[in-house]
Amino acid sequence: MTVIEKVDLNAYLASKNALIEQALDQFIPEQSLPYGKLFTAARYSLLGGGKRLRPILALATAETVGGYLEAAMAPACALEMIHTYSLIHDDLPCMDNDDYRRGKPSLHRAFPEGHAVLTGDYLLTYAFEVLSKAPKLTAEQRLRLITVLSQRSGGEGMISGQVLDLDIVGKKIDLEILKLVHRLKTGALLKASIEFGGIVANVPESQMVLLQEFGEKIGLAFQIMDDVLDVTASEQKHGKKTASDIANNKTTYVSLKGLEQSRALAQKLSDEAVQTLRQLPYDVSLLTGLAQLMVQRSH
Ligand code: GRG
Repeated sequence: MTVIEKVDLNAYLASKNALIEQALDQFIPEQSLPYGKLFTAARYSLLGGGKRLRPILALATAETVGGYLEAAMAPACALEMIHTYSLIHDDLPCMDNDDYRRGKPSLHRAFPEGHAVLTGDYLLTYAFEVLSKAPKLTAEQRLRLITVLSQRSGGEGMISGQVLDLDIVGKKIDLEILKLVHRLKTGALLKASIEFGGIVANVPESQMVLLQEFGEKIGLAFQIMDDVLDVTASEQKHGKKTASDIANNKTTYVSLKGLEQSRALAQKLSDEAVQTLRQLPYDVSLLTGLAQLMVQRSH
């Protein structure tokens, strides 16, 4: 990637970040109702933090394959709602018991724990309402989005990954099981983000298959880098205590393969993902840049 491309990519990320922030803010305004605290808590977790990776991937994919930004925005926000709910629940004492998230106290530290559980539930539920009403899409497209998101975030995806993740704490596991955990827990929602772009643009099935392969590869590359960053990134940059995997006695790519091999594997997967992408009949430079950024990131 040349310097110019990097600058352009940064400008792209900043502008899309601002649009996503604005859309999320509009989806969940403050409300002076007897139960208005729910929306205050949802806004605490949802706004002003995070890389917005999933919505950005959805928008960038839609733009790459000929979809409209206006049609992709609500689905992109639904992805961020699901992701944020998963982080809220993952931080709870019954799961990872993390005190910090995105550089500030996790939701159950800033609000009563019961409210944190319910705020996660609300974001999960609301995401599907948002999809059911997403503008500038046909009923069939909305239904496809709902189906894909429920599969990727549910019992065939993220939730099953989280169950496995809880089960393997303190146990010795091999690379195949670790890959399965990563594919379900983190990879599935990243794959959905890419699929969302394809659905919004109504791509033919042959192109969807390539998008899915791309999504799977960058999903695993991202998670391997997350394992690497857990060991190497500073607490300030990562927004939470680092080396939490070691503290939580978790098997990671780094504990199985070491830092250097893990980095190399993430880079290899990202390169393969880009090769897959190049089979599409579009200018894929934007997605290529994002795939590279995902493995070269520092937080
Ligand atoms: C509780 C149902 C349920 C699921 C939780 C995704 C997940 C499943 C837990 C997150 C735990 C974790 C830290 C996984 C590592 C990879 C990951 C998803 C990191 C957080 O995503 P980023 O880096 O976060 O995109 P930001 O804050 O930038 O959005």
